[in-house]
Amino acid sequence: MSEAFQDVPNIPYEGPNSRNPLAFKHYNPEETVAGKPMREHFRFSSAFWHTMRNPLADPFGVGTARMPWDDGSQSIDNARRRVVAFFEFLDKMGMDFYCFHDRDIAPEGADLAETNRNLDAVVETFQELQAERGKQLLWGTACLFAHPRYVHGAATSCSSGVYAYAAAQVKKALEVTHALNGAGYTFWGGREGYATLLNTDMKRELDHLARFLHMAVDHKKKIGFQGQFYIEPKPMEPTTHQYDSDAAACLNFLREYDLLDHFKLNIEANHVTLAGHTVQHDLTVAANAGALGSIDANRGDELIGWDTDQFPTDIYQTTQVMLVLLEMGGFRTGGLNFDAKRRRESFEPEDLFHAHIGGMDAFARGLKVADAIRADGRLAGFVRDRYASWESGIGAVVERGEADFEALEKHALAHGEPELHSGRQEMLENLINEFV
Ligand code: XUL
Ligand code: CO
Repeated sequence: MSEAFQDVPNIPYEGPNSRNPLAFKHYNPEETVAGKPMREHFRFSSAFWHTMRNPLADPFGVGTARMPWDDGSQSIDNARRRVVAFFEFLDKMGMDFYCFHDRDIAPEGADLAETNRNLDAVVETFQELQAERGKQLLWGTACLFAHPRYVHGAATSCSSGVYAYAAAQVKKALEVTHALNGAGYTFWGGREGYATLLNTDMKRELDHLARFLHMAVDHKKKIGFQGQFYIEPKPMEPTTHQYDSDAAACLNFLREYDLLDHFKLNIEANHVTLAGHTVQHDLTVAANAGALGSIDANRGDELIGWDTDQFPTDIYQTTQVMLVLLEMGGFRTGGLNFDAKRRRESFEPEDLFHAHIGGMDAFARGLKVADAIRADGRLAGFVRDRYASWESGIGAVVERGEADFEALEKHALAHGEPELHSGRQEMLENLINEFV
């Protein structure tokens, strides 16, 4: 088969002075920053659904993406051609990881048994190419939101038949993720929520969802799959309210239903901003709980209120992400998966490269900036000093758990009005800009 991306060479690192748009200016995979090569910091992944299957439609217009390798048919041959084109793309980008939904990679058949056979057939091609090119599956997942059967949700559907179907689909998706030696498996509950509470038994739906996830954990053990399970929070879209609305809601759910030992979170930047938080917020909430597993890297648009899934190019944001990641000690099983798509106007195959190059370079700069901020130490020093009153005296007594309200009242009566200092937000913002 001829190359899908004939006009694009392997993307080289040419450094910050390069003017070649098909070269990295900052991402240099083997360059060591903060103790390890950039490649290992990021574990960059491309999302099969966007890179290979997104036609670039929007709510008002049909798809525009040109994909000369794709004949538009539902055949297995066509599905396999996409995989070959995808691995060519990963190779040329120098990306080590990828992610997929079951239904992105193989067509549905006349019934579930045929659908499973289709999936097995395409997975064979993935197995061959993985072995040949040394690529790894970062995580697999099941698409439980596109087919009309999931109109009322999947693991939270009002229909037990749909619930069973969804379980069968996840069972198979887990098995193929295992067969591909996936490092993880993600649950994104696109329709696990509601459009209106008027028709919804929220308690029952959440109980069902928890049972579903427990069964997934049981099946994982049964087949010997060692990969990490992730939940990916998102507050809305397509639902009005999604149960996994943000990191805090997910953690509460996982704790309530005794699932916290089995799951970490896969935090997606644009989902967090839709939830009304900064990306740094949800990353920090997850990291504090020891549950920051992986990241879906993208960004929203300040002027459009939906999940625009744009490629991350904002160095301020990538810096914040890398500050949290470095503080946490980096990824274990997870990575940075570009759950991102080109704009509808960027319909040529070459645009896939520009998009990913931009994201990878933005993260490389974010890493270098975050590393420099940490090495400088003034930011961390300011935060440490801000809490200095907890290091000794009454603060230390409270932190040791040895104070009670009477002791605190005694302290307040004896010491009068406490001394306070500025939070110095503007100064700290200026400090960050010294490095960006
Ligand atoms: C949708 C989204 C999904 C998940 C995987 O907003 O982010 O693509 O990442 O199902
Ligand atoms: Co995502």
